[in-house]
Amino acid sequence: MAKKTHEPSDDLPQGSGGETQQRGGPALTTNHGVPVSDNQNSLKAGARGPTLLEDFVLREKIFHFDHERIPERIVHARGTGAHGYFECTEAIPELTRAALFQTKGEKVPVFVRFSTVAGSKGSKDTPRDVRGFAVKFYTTEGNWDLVGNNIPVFFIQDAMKFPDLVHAVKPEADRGFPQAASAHDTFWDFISLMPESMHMIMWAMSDRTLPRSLRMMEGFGVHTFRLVNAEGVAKMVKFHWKPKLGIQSTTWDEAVKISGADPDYHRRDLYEAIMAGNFPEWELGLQVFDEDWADAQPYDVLDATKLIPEEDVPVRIVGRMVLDRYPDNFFAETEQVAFLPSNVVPGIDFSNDPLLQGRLFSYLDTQKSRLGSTNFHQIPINAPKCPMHNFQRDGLMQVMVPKGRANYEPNSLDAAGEDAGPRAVDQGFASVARFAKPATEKRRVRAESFADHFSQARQFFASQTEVEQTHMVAALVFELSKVQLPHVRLRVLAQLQNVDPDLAQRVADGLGAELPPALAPAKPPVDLPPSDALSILKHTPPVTGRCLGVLVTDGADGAMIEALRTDAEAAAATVKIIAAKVGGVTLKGGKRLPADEKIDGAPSVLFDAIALVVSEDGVQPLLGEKAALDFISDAYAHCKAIGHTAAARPLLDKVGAAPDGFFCDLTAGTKPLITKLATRHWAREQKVKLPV
Ligand code: HDD
Repeated sequence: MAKKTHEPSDDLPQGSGGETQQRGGPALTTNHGVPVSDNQNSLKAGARGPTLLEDFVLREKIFHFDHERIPERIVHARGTGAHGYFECTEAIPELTRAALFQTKGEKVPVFVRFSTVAGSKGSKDTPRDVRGFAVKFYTTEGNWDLVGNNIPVFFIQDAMKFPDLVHAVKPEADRGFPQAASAHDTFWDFISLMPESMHMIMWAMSDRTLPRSLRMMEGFGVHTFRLVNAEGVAKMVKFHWKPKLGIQSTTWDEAVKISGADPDYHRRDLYEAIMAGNFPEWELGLQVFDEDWADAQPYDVLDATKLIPEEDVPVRIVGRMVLDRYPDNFFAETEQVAFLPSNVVPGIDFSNDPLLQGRLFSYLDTQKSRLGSTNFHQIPINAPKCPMHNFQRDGLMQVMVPKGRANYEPNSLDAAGEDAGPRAVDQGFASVARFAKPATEKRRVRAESFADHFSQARQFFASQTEVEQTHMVAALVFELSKVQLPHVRLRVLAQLQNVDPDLAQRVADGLGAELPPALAPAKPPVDLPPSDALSILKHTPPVTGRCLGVLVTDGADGAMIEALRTDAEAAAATVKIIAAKVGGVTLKGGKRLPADEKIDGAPSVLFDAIALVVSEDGVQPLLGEKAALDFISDAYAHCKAIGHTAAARPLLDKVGAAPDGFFCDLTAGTKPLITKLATRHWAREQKVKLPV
């Protein structure tokens, strides 16, 4: 007996199958514009019969779906982006003719993508890793891409070594792990054999690779570039991004726990800030110098493993960047954006840095395999916002429709009244004619001036506070403890001896290893003066943009919660309410307060400080709840400020949280807690003996 067809009936909600959904919106069509009448059922020979090959609607839908993914980036696969603008705050025509720096107050659109380096697209946001900081400026004279990192130096000096570096840090070739981690044999094997990486290793093992937020990290162009003015006079330059919110990092233990609690921590933070109208902002700074000055330095400015101390060449602020719009579509914009260090505009030029020179090829090349076509520049996120005309034609996915027959040059078609096409112009991009240091022979060599691998590494370590130095020691001990080849561990220790014997000894002690003698350096290091700009903790960041986690119970004091909210908002910080159930609590007086998060879904690692607004009755069940106790003991161990009511005392006692200067009695006022949102009470670290 033939079965009946399924009719829209009471047992199905609207739109769950069988029927066409009745709602507003444009007509659903195929990719070719044909209106579709049924998006729920394939075309079959009878209700229970085979699906028909004729069903072009089904075939097109599945065909498109089957090809939705594109290859992820070789490195920097995991990222998030935002739109915004760059505003020139100081015109510098004497330095550069680049259009975006000509007039104070002039703005150009930008798109920024932040990324981790080693992890795959689906990895977590908070590994210990360098962060990419890539900015595309859509200027009136073409796109300028400043493709930098949150660290001002790099692991290697020559692009020839980049594939080796990336192979070494990525999951090991035979076993396919670890994901998004440098704590493994092959990475440290490579590093221990490449002493030029030691300066970058100091940065990578510092808290710089554990940013609290993408909004709270610096950015650097890394290489030396050039600025060229209208007269053709060139100066050398390093680019810096300085975050308005200051620099802040998490501890290692926090980063590890955040990756479990919220693997999307950084992208969510950026999204929420922009959606709430708290637009992240950076200042663009320049270190400008000339070649004579560069020649007099003990390092080579063409060597990307070296920085120029800000004490030697102060950073001059010339603009600001504001990110004020989250992308409408992640794939179309953030995934398809293609950054190319070779995208420079008239007024900006390259240097002979051999790492930069290799990059000038790599990024253009990689887009072909990632985006599949030489026409990737036509994708809206990549297309310039100024006129674009040339004689390049055709290719896969060409979407422009050039008119006429002028697809070559020179031509004289204009003599016949036809459009002859575009022509090169005097004011177009022109390379600086002179090489920094003229090369006279073709040679595969490393310049002698690149040989000092350790002085700046030593300077970085010496510039840190004691707390930061301790974090670096702990990071090195952790990473090397994951290295299984004993000879690799020992070789790293031997390299560290050249950075700082005390550092090397502390790491050896942490590993339970004998400290081997130093490996002979290519050039003996010298002691450079410490630079405060290299430390995070020598600077106090503002409270702006921080988040307070408020744990509440039934019977909590609603006025206190309101006061916390008001004070936080006045300081441009935010508050999240956490309760046993997301439905919220009944406050003293009977009013309901909905919660933002349930206690075990929002551990305190997600907040900058915590407040325990609990009642005497409400506290009792929490004393037996591990998530509540972890909430408090972690905030304590991570040295965060803790605001509390008197009723919270038993909770604090139970986790052994002994009061100190970062405990705030909320009955005496809520403001003191808010002022401590961006700082930590590091002295606790000694007491808690947490892995830092
Ligand atoms: Fe790179 C991506 C930054 C050296 C080859 N790199 C990439 C991204 C950033 C950087 C931020 C992500 C861009 C995005 O969001 O799409 N890379 C750097 C910095 C370097 C550096 C600051 C040194 C100073 N990179 C470097 C070298 C090479 C590459 C020496 C090759 C010779 N980088 C690539 C790449 C990527 C890339 C494989 C992957 C995806 C892409 O380019 O578009 O071509």
